[in-house]
Amino acid sequence: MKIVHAIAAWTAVAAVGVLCGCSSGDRPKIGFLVKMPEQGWFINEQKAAAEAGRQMGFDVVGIGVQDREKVLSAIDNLAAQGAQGFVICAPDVRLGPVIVARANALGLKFVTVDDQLQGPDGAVIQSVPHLGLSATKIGIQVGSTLIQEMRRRGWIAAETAALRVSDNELPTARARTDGATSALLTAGFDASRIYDAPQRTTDTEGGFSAATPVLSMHPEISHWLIFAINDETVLGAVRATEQLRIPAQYVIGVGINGAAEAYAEFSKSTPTGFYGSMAVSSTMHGRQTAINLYRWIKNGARPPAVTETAGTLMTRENWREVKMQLGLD
Ligand code: FCA
Repeated sequence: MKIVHAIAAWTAVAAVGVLCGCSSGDRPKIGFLVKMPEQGWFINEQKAAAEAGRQMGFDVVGIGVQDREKVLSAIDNLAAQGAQGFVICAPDVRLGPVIVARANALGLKFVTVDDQLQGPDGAVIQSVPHLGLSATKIGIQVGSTLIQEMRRRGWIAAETAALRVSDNELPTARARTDGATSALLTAGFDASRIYDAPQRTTDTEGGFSAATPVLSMHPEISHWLIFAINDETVLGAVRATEQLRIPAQYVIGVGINGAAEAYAEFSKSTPTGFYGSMAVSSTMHGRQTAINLYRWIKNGARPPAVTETAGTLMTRENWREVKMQLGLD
């Protein structure tokens, strides 16, 4: 059985190799590698990149790269298939030097999307063109939205605390939560009432596991503001409040992304603690990075060193309009 599989796999690889050998000259091929292929944000990016390829005449191979091994084998496979480059959101930004070395060795051009790679010294690798959201600014918008909504609901400071689900190892996450924190402090929110919940993974499970012990340790707090790197994490923390029977009207969670997970939440018949999301166009991120890379490969036009994109508040009230405005699926 194993041997049959191996032969079938080998034949498939050989067939792809042959096809690409004759077509790569006229039709460029790029990879679109994402750390969490199951998340709505990354599904949209890959889809938009593929659509740009169909319109402009290049092929896009979407690959999930959840760990270091997957990143390296994806890069090797792309080179073997005759691809000329890739867009990547890496599972760990500290893989920067390894990714640069492997791409250089194989003669592949690449750009990063969303998460900017770090060098051995922890500094951003400036030589890799990057497109991502304006993390600090969007974080500030998250914080201001939390404060506005808290005031609108008439919550009092003495009953309210904020839950900051953090990933301080990932610079874009840190910048987002730092931005939100600064907006809270500027509005006079008491720093000692902001509780940290460090997360291990930037998904719903990561948010849930991080939030549960912190919320449980503070039964004296009745009203919670919640913020984090993205919608998935905030949703995980909101699920944790539900598990602890904290009423939804006493929870204001504001995430970032504005993709499928947010629409599903806003579509529920009863409002939950997930109040809003700073929506960013994942369609634009996927499309623009793919086009930038394609032009670099085709005409030698190097993409801008850094492009930062903006966010728009999406809530239960306006999510369909914002989704349309941002060209989201
Ligand atoms: C990071 C997050 C994603 C998304 C993206 C723009 O990669 O993990 O959810 O927010 O930045």
